[in-house]
Amino acid sequence: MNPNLSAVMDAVAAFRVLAGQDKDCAAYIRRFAGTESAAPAAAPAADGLSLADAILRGLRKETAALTARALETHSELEVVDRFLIPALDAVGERYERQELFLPQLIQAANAACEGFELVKKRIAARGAESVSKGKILLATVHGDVHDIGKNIVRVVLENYGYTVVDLGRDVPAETVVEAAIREDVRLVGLSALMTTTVASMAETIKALRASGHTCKIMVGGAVLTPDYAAQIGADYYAKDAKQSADIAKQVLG
Ligand code: B12
Repeated sequence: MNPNLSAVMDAVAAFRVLAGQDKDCAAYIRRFAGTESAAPAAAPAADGLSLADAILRGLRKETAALTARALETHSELEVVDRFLIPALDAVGERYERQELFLPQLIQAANAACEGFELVKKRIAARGAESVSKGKILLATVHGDVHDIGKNIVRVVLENYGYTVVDLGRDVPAETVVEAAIREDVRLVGLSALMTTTVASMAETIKALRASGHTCKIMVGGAVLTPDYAAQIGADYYAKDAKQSADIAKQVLG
């Protein structure tokens, strides 16, 4: 074996992954991402670490601690909009540029979830109003497993006093229609995070309309635009969780 041949060393790197010798594929990712910044999450937390860095490096404990610190000076939704979402956006952009790979995307998502959990607990602790203002159905559409955003929307809506029926993620159109009729909801919220699953969202809206059940439909998720939401027949587009509460107020009072 000639270790000076890059192709040979590439094969060795791949072997180490397959043989389970390369924890979290860290060496492999470092080799192929070819950037310093894509260093594995195992690095110890340095002082002065920002919340964004902690998420980017998939550091769960540090993310929780730094989120708690941010919550001392910012409201829950500010922490979501100003720190957690931008950090995940940066992770997504690096993933797209192939500087980060799926294991790191997952690590970053898991770290971010620690932050979102704290935020959700804080919002929930304020206590929802005891009389429900109405029922809202939520789902992430078929083919899509992204549910962090939907879950934030749920907590905010519940906090505003609405009852939420959450169908979870990767939900087929028929399941949404059945539940909308069964629960007799006047507002359905759909989430989609990928260009590929926006088509499922369109299909779900079509199925809801075809069922004859009259309800308003609000949609959200990073890939959507107000124009596209209108084009696929949604009644409302929400940029963030706060807007979902404004829409609910408009529809349900
Ligand atoms: C975290 C994450 C993951 C996690 C998801 C964990 C989970 N439980 O959700 C994991 C690692 C599992 C994952 C997997 C994949 N992911 Co991913 N992921 C992301 C990432 C980095 C962040 C998404 C997120 O949670 N944001 C934070 C939340 C709070 O924001 P949000 O969802 O936008 O929600 C807010 C608003 O949009 C709005 N909202 C959202 N939904 C709704 C619904 C309603 C009703 C309302 C009113 C409002 C509303 O309110 C929310 C709160 O303010 C994005 C990048 C990005 N910039 O979005 C990529 C991204 C979405 N993923 C991507 C891809 C490609 C994938 C995979 C296919 C990767 C793979 N090769 O397997 C798989 C998909 C599997 C599948 N079938 O779904 C791409 C999609 C590309 C595209 N344009 O289609 C992105 C954009 C990354 C990229 N730039 O390439 N992913």
